[in-house]
Amino acid sequence: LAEGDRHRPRFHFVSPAGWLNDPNGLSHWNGVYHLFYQYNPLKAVHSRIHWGHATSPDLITWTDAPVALVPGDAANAADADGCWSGVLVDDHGVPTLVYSGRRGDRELPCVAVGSMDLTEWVADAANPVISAPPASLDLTAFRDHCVWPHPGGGWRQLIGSGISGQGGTALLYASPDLRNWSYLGPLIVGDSGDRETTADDWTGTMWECVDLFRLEPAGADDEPVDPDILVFSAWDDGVTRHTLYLTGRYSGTRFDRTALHRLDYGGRYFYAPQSTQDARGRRVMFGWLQEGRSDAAAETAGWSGVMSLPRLVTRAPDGTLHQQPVPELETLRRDHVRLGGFTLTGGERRAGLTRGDQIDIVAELQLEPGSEVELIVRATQDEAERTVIRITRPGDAHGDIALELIRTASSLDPTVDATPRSGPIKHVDGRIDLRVLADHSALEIFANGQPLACRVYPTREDAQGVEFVGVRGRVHVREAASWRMADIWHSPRRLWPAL
Ligand code: DQQ
Repeated sequence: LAEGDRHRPRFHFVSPAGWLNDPNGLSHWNGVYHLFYQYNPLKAVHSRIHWGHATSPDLITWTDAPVALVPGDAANAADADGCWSGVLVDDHGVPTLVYSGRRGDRELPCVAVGSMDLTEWVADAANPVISAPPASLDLTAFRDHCVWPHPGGGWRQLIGSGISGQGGTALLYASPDLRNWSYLGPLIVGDSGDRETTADDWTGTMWECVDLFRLEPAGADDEPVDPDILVFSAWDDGVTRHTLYLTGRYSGTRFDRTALHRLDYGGRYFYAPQSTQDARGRRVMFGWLQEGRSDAAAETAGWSGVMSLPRLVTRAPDGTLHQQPVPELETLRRDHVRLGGFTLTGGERRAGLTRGDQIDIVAELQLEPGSEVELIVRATQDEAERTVIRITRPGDAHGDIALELIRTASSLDPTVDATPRSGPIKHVDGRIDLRVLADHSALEIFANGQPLACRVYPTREDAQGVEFVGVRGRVHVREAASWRMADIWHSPRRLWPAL
């Protein structure tokens, strides 16, 4: 790893070196949070994927554990070419992983059993535990797992897949013991065939990393009409598009959908998330913030991929998901700066918030109809580099507010991705609760609980500037505060965990 790598995050989880992608086996086991992840410890490229492992008391500070799964360790080498995504379940006190063993270009379900501290894993001699995808369907792929105890005993499992000519799907299985599985049918099939493939809610030809969970309604008196959430990442023949979710009801054999939503407005930058319920009953989610720089640049840097900040997922009053970083993150805040209320009109600028490449900003905004404001971050003195978070309220007072991330000038490096990201934000009376976390190349924005995660690669050391800019109309900044964020990683860099 290069010393002083200016793109490497300091308060997000990153692998010690090499390649990181999906979060796996996310769990809160005996009071300790466990994060496993898709990992190639040898090189910053996606090949021969292992399961990396780290533990945390608080979701914020992490200790590396030995690599949990190594390809080819399974007795019959069902995972000879990779241990792909999966989950951890508690099988009557026995920690058990269910993951996709890759051999050649096939992925099939495998299980591994762990020691009580979750550091040592033994792949089952019977792997793969499902020897082939259902023969009755013409499938585009078959991998990634969501497994839960069935209320009547035994287990249920969803495997991500896609039916040729129809769309992505989640295939439902049942088992008494996590080893013997019977196929029950598709839980639900997407409708990608009918839609524009370029749409930001296109459901893909295959669903990766399906995650089904139940969330309580926002208000105690609300009827839980659609209590269940099905998250999936829309994939199309090797292209990772974006993560979506369906609200609806899981009936035991089917998922009756009410609506489809985008999970994160960063699109492919927040991919393959997994969630778990912790001991406090909270739904916590991590996703993979993939790179926006070239493969060659990542390989030269020696690392690729960032884990998102842990998100607390709750239900907004309109039934959609509300996401925000877990409150534990606030323990990293240092050197509080506060800007009292002020109003910006067209052309006015206001600096004063914490500058830097490792910062947390909160702001309560109120936009009058027809107004627009920008929060500029990571700006150089001469503004040759600047990243723009733009918030626009239409003249029609009832219309959604638009959140945009403009990266055209984020980096002087012409090889990094500079495409914009955007989406609508629901609001009451023009109010926006804005949270912006910038951590070197990682950038996570939350507006009224709707996230937009992305990556930016400013090249210059002075890309530290932060400023509000009133573009037009009147925007009231009711409150704004900021902090420098402490490092969770300490120098010298942690050592490579033993293989
Ligand atoms: N990545 C994993 C798969 C999953 C995909 C392989 C999503 O299991 O389908 O590293 O990023």
